[in-house]
This record gives sequence, C-alpha cells and structure tokens, in this order.
Amino acid sequence: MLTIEAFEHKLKEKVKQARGVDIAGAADKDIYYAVAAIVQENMHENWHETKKAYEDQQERQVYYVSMEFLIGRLLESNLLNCGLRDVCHEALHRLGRSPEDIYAEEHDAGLGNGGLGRLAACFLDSMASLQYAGHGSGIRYRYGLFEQRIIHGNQVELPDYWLKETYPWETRKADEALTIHFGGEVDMHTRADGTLEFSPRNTDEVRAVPYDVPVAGYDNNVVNTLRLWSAELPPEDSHLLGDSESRYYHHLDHMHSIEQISGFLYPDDSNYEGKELRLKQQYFLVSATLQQIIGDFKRVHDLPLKQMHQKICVQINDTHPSLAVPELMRLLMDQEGLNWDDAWHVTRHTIAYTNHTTLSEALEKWPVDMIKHVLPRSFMIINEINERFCQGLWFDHPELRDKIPELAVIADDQVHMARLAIVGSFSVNGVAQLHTDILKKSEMKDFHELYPGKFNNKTNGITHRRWLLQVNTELADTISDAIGPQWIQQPSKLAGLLRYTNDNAFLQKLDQVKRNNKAKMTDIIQKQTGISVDPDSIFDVQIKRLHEYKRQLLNVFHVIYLYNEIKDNPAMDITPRTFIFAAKAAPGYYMAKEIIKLIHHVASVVNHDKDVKGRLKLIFMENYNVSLAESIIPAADLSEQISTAGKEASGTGNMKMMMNGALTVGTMDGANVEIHDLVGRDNIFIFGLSSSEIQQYRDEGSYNAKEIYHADDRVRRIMDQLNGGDFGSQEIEFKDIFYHILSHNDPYFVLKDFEDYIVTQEHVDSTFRIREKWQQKALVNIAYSGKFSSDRTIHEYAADIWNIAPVRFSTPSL
Ligand code: 26V
Repeated sequence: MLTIEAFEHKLKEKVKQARGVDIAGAADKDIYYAVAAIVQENMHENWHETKKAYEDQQERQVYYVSMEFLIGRLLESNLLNCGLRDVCHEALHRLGRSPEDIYAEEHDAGLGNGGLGRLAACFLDSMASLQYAGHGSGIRYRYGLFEQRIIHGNQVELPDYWLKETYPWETRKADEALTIHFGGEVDMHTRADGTLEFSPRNTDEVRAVPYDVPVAGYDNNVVNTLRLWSAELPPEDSHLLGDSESRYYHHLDHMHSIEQISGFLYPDDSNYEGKELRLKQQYFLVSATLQQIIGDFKRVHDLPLKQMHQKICVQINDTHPSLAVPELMRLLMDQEGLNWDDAWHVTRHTIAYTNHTTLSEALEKWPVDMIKHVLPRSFMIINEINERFCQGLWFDHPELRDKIPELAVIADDQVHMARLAIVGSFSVNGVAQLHTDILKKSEMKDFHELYPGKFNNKTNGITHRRWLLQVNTELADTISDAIGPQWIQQPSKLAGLLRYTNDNAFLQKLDQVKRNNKAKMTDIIQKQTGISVDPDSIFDVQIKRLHEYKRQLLNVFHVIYLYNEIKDNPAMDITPRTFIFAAKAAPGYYMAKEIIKLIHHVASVVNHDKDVKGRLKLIFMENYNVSLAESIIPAADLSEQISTAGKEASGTGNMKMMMNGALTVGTMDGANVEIHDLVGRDNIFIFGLSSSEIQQYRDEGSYNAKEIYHADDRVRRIMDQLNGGDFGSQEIEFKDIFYHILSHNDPYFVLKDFEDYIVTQEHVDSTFRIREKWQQKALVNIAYSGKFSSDRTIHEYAADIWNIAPVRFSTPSL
C-alpha cells in the first residue's frame, strides 16, 4: 500500500514525465491524468492475477451483456475501491490542490440512458467487490448520451464527444479483435453424412476491437473487466475490388458506414423505433461477445462445447442483446459443428434474460424483412426456433392453440424480441417484486404458465460504495462512528442504526450532516443557475428521465397549486420548499419537452413573484448525469417517486435517496412497495391509486378525467392557467398539455391522483417542521436501505440464476 509520501512522490514524477512541469505549474487536468495513471498501475497486477485465477480455477463465468453501461466518472471510485482515496486526498491537500477539482476533470462516461445503464454499472461494482467472476460486455460508443442545454426553456441536444481527450481507463486490445459479418447470402450444401452446411457469401465485414476497462472490487484486490467493443474497418479488404461494379460501390458504401456502428448511443428509452443501425449495433455486440466467449472457453477448458453452459452464463440486460439466442445457435452449429438439439440445449441453459419494462411502446419488434436483409443466417435460425416453438405449442399444449399468434416469436411480419428471449433462455426475471408479479400475472402470463419455473424476481439495487461511501463521506463517517464500519462490507448491518432512533444527539448530528450537504448544493445551484435558494427549506427532488408515466407534471401541478394558494393568501403558513428537477427528454418526445418548457416557465413566474417571498423556489438543473446525481442526492430531503402505479419497473433513484436519508413521497409502484414494506407506513409518504386500481379503471373504462376537471376547482384553475391563463402568454403557451390530458382521458392519472398528492404533501410540510421527528424517519430509511445494496441483488443473481460462488484466491497478493 502506498504511503502519503510515496503517493506524493509518484504524483510529482508522473506530472514531470508527462508534462515536463513541476506540480505547482501543472493544470488540474495534468494532475487528473497523473493520479489516474497511478491508480491504473496499482490495478494492473491485480487485473492480471484476477484473470489468471479465473482461468486456473476453471469456474463458471458470467457475462453481463448490455447495450448500456452508465459508469460516470471512475477516478474517485477506483481510488476508493483500491484503498487509495484517503492517501490521495492527503497528498493533494499537501500540494495545495482540491480533490474535487481534480475529479471534475474527468468527462462522465455517459454510455447509457438512465436506470437500465446505471444498474449495469452498479452490478459491475458489486460483482467485483463480492469476488464473482463476472464481466461486462458493451459498446464503446464514440458519442454518449447527448448533452442537454436549455435555451429559453427549451431543451437542445449537443453531441457528447466524451473521447475527445484520452480516456485513461481503457486499454485497446487490437490483437483480440474479431470479425463480424453483415448481409450477404447464405449458401446451403448437403454434406456426405446428409447434414446441412451453411456458409455465408458476399457479406460485409466489420472488425470488432475490444477496449478493456478495469473494474476494481472494494478492498479485495480483485479487478474484473468491462469490455467495450469498437467497430472498425477490417485490416485489409480483399473484397474491395468486388466482381462487379455494383459490388464495388456497395463495398465503398459499407466502408463508409462501418464506424457508425459504434458511433452513438440511441437516446430514446421509451419509444422503440425499428432503426437498422440499432439492429446492427445489437448484433455487433452480441456476435463479438459470443465469439470471444466461445474462443475463451475452448482455450481454457478441456471440455466439449456441448458442455459450455456448465461454465458460462450470459445475462442479457433487457431484450437489446436478445439476438444472442440465434447467434449462439449459429456459432455452435455453423462454426463448431453441433447439431440443432445440442446447440439448443446449450443456448437455453446459457442465456438468462432480465426484463426492465412493461411499457408496450418500448417493446422491441424487428420487421422480418430487415432482419432477413441485415442478418440472413440469424433470420433462418429465428424462423426455425419459431417453427419448433409453435409446433410444440400446437401438439403439446392444445389449450394454447388460440393463443399462438400472441406467443409466436414471429407474428405480423415482426420478430418479437421479448418472446425470443423468453423461449431461448433458462431464466426470466423482473426487477422488483411488483414488476415481476405483473409480468407473471398479466404481461407474460401465458409464458409463465408454459414455463412456470423460469420466471423469478431480482429486486434492483445500487452500489452503496458509490452512492453512500463515496458521495456522502460525512454521513458515511457518522454512520461508522455510531455502528462501526462493518456496514461497508455488509450493508444489511446499517440496521444497527435503529438503536439510535430515540437518541437526540445522533438525530441532531444527522440533521447537521444533511444541512451541510444542502449548503454545498445551494452553492452549486447558485453557480449553475444564478438562483439563490434557502438551505433550510425542504429540498424536494425529482431527478430522472422525463417521461409522462414518471409524472413530473404532477409535481409541477403541486408547485402551481402552492403558488395559487400563496397568491390567494399571501400570509399563509407554509414550510419553505426548493423544488429541484433534473431530467433529459428523448429528443423526439414532444410532450416530455413541453413539460421541461413548462417547468422553466413556472420557475420564471414563481421564483420572481414578490408575494412568494422566497418560500417557493423551482430549480431545473441542466444536463442530468451521474455526476450531477452524485451532488444532488446527498442534499435531498424528499425523494419524488410518483409514477403511475404499475409503470415504473423498479426505480433506483428511490433507493439512492433513501440511503442518503431522504424520505420518499411515492406511489405503490416498483421498488417503492418494498421500501414501504421495510420502513413501515409512518416513515414514507404513500399516496395515489394502486396498480390494481389503475388496472381496474382501464379494464372497465370507468375513469373520466373531464369529470375531475369540472368538479375540482383547484385542478380546473391549474389546467386553465396552462390553457392560455397565467401560465400562458403570447409567446409561450401550454395548450398542448391541456388538450393532451383532456382529449386522451389523462392516460397517466395525473388529475385522479392530484387530490391525494396534495394532502400527502401537506403532511410532508407539517412533518418537516418537527426536526427530530423528520430525522427519526430519515434514520429508519437509512437503516433499512441495506437491502437495496446491489450486493444483495448480485448475491441473489449468483445463487438463483448464475449458480456461481465467490472466487477464493490463493495467490498471496489477492
Ligand atoms: C429501451 C429502448 C428502446 C428503444 C431504443 C433505445 C432504448 C433504450 C433503453 C430502453 C429500455 C427502457 C427500459 C428501462 O430503462 N427500464 C428501467 O430499468 C431500470 C433498471 O431496472 C428500472 O429501475 C426502471 O424502473 C425502468 O424504467
């Protein structure tokens, strides 16, 4: 382990080497690269040893395959996990540099949209920290999720060219590049033994080059790998001259388009669009990953490929990598010579699928013609899977004959990726209990009856190392002072805090920590928005992607309601509140963008109205990303988790804020249900319709939004304000929101849940005034948040799906 002096010495040396300057003359960026190099060096040997240990032990390996890994910044988390954070901070302080400024030099790796991508990043941290042989496989997009700017209240998107400067964590492994084939035709020959041989012809080739990013476990010397694939030109192109003019031009076109495959991350996480480039990205990821897995399996194990599933498990993150099913079949049959039955056995025992949404508009369906054209051999295999599956239904399940069109992998000239993933895997899991129940009881009911043992729940989690230990050091220290540091290794030990429930001194300490975090946030808000907020007000936080189902609109209605109340009665007694929003809208999502515009417009009215006297402030923080979340979450008092019940599969921001001592105001949706069940009804503010009530309204068609509009004066007043009233003017108006709600009968039940939300928020207001009572509830939330560590989640995946145990290392350094 490096001493402070040694660290300081190395740092000076690195800066000198790289920049030729003394540390005093070095820019923060130079120091960032120097610290990163020290950490990288520190991990290097352990990385090598970890790989060697996995190979020597020949245990089962897990590959977490995901189109998204929202890893954010890595310097501080790597320092933390390697046990170097304190040493580094001390060394930097001695040199008169601020660690925060150094960390801020790192560009966020925004290779994900939101919850699904961040979950993958938390899982990597937990797999390494728990010593599981688990690796990530994803795409090295040259452009991450767009950067959001707000101009006159409107979102505009800028490209996120995060690789502009050297990314110090990646290592290019050109010698491990693989070739991926697209398009072309498939030739069929009958072999002497009567079996069929398939060989591709006239395909377009793309080189998949891996870039490896180390994933350090916490205090255990394990370093796993996140492998990100980059699409490049094949080294030499023998086909370029082609045998005809048309092939020649075809190849030129292809050469121009290759690098687009890992060009950018698709930014729409709600609305599936059948874009050919996205299909190519998915196949590129899946084919590269599986080719590598098979290659490694053959190199490491002395076993026939028929037994591959004993050593390999592939967890697919949503259906995005579900082409893994036909691709594994193809590789096993066409390249490795297995017959259909053996290949199918291996495939169905290797792949496991996680579902992350029941929103029908997000379900992936690819047009048959597109798959046929881009991936002709995959299509043949999907077709065969479908034929066999449907025949099985027809003969073995006559009771399901009528349902074949709803179950078939290919229907209406489309390939239904969720069905392919269910049929081709051994495990299908939802991400919170309620979500899994909905899958089993409604969305995937027939499949659940067909394969009863296949469906299971794995409630999401977050890494408590990043989301508490790293981002809220003062709270982490306070906890350790009270109950010892064991919670860091075993987060369920946070429950030990419960014995402080009636300890006033401790509750005051919690209050002080929160106050300090809010003071820091106040400065950040001032700097970024120019608005001053009251650090003693309730910090009421809703930070997540902008979606109608997440109901940011309900939150805005609450702000407008309070504003109206103050205007009617300026002397009213109200606990001051700061409403903090941060959210990116998908670039083509009109309503989401209107809601962002509305938030800004309401802010411009409320924040400047003299009658309000600063009691309400509305803040929208631009460009929500992992780093912004890290500064907002420790400062949150109230966590807004107000989705229409049944729509949010789990949510993970709810867990992060709970762990940082925020109280939740939420519906009985996703993991809120489990938070409620743990902390009890007195320590959470639950409101609104349940998912079954919503379902009933939908089934019966018995909800009438217009009735509420006419009956509830408060609702009508707000709606009319949008429709050309106080919140509309010549230049700006929100009629579309007004008409959208009323003409579609308020599909997300905003008006229906309004009353209960307002009453519940009044309860929040009065509870917040009694500091000790509030902190007591905060403490209960922190104490029970251990369940939501992704360590718990990963242990469950390992035990119930992956069938792997933590790896024990014999090497002395490990
Ligand atoms: C869908 C699509 C479809 C079109 C192309 C781009 C794209 C990108 C992502 C998605 C997936 C949306 C599903 C999703 O993000 N689900 C979220 O998963 C979280 C982790 O399980 C969970 O906490 C959230 O509740 C859930 O909304």
